[in-house]
Amino acid sequence: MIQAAIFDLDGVIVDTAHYHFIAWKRLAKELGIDFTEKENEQLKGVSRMRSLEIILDLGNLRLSHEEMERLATKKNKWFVEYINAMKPDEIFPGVKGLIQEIRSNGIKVALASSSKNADTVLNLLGIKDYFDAIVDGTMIKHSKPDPEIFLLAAKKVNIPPADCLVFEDAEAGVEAAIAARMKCVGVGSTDQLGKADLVIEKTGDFKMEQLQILNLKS
Ligand code: B16
Ligand code: MG
Repeated sequence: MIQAAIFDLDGVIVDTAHYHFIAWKRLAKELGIDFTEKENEQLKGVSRMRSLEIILDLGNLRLSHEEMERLATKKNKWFVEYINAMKPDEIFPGVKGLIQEIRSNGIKVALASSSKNADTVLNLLGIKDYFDAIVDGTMIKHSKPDPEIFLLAAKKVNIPPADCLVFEDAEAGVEAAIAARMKCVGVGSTDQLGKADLVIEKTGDFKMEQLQILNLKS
């Protein structure tokens, strides 16, 4: 029985994924690397440093650790500038209502985001108190597809992993949920998220009846 819902942030609750993309694209351009939206899919859910490694690989560039730190900090500065202009109404339609409905059914709700900026984003959207527990990139050693983040979220809400349902927009996130032995709703396209138990186009499309159907799946 599903007793906890664990939400990813970027791409599931709000489109910060777009701000990550334009900040990385700006950096890639400076480095003379062509970086497309298709390639950006690989960056979703993974850590800041891993994202930079993927971009450098695309351009066959090898840089020192110090230089990589400098570039990652630069990208983050741009990203923070972009998100600081964000308004609370940028939260995806239906998400607040869905979280409230889930909680009113006695199901715990946790946030599990690889982002070290998750706290800032939640404050900007004014939704911090919608969650029983919050886990972000500052609290974990291994980012998605490692299951650490989801296992920690389950622990924080005191629910066994097998009774947790993850909402994820990234392939790495779906893989992390599977590795944590949790059920998973993919938010996006079946092409990328086909391994999830259910794929919906938008988070707000999820219906409580689908939770009952997921409960029946082994
Ligand atoms: P930051 P999520 C992830 O957040 C993003 O999807 C991913 O693109 C980003 O690289 C990662 O956070 C780290 O973000 O640079 O802000 O620490 O999807 O797990 O909510
Ligand atoms: Mg995401």
